[in-house]
Amino acid sequence: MKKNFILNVFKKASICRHFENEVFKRVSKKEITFPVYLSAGQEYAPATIAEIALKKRIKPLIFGQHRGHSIYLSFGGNIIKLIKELKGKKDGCTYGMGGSLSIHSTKINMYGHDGFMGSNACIGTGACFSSKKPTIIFIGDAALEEDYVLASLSWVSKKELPILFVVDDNNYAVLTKKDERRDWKAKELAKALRITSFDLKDDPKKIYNNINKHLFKKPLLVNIHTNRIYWHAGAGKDQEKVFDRYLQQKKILGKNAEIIDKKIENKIKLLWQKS
Ligand SMILES: Cc1ncc(C[n+]2csc(CCOP(=O)(O)OP(=O)(O)O)c2C)c(N)n1
Repeated sequence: MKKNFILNVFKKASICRHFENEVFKRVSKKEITFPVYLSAGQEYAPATIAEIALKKRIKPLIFGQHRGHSIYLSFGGNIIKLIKELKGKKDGCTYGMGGSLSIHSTKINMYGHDGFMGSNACIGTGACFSSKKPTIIFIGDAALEEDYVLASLSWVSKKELPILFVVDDNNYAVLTKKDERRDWKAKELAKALRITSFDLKDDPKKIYNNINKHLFKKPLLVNIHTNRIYWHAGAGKDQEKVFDRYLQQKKILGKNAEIIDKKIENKIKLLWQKS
């Protein structure tokens, strides 16, 4: 692992977290009234994977689901354009038409979601099949259960496409937990379809060590366990205490990370006021 990797991932996660906290405030105050899907607690999956892609100098096609703020920010999406998008402005990243759910940016090759859970798996698979470009598809643990997602995975395997499937596993489909919905694991499914896969915590070192070598050389599926801090949609908390990877990493990285984090927090506050 290259020097600074962990700190760079932290910086991305810090941007995502402070961004989401600003959105949270505005949803609470009813300044934003359309549905908003916050990704706080889940930022370490996109932040780590974006940093790996950056180090490899690869700019992949990106297909996210509805919970996409951290994906956009981690892959270098313009933060001011996302703020403007959430304020419904015409110069937002999706021209003020996509809102939180359909974040789209041709600049970073991120394709907006249509709201149909898991449809991005099929569309991303088709885009990769026709272009053969490195592609990352982010889906939730519930979207993985959709029949058309399973069909896409089968095709990805058969055609050996350069795709990384990231299952952002926060355990929930709105409020229904995984063990109430199914008795199989993502890794078992991938194995049945002959796709190399990993079941990991959202620890940046673990993610790096497992996927770096194989990334875009063959189909990969990584199920990353994350914790949703806020409600499925909107601003609120289902439970007071969940494990928080961002806070854990901040503590491990010490004083330097704290200073960087504070600077990022202040900058993002200011950007929200000014944009
Ligand atoms: C095909 C389809 N079925 C149901 C819904 C309603 N719905 C929206 S989000 C969601 C849960 C999504 O869970 P997951 O894919 O794990 O993503 P997460 O919200 O946890 O990030 C459901 C059931 C939908 N949008 N599309």
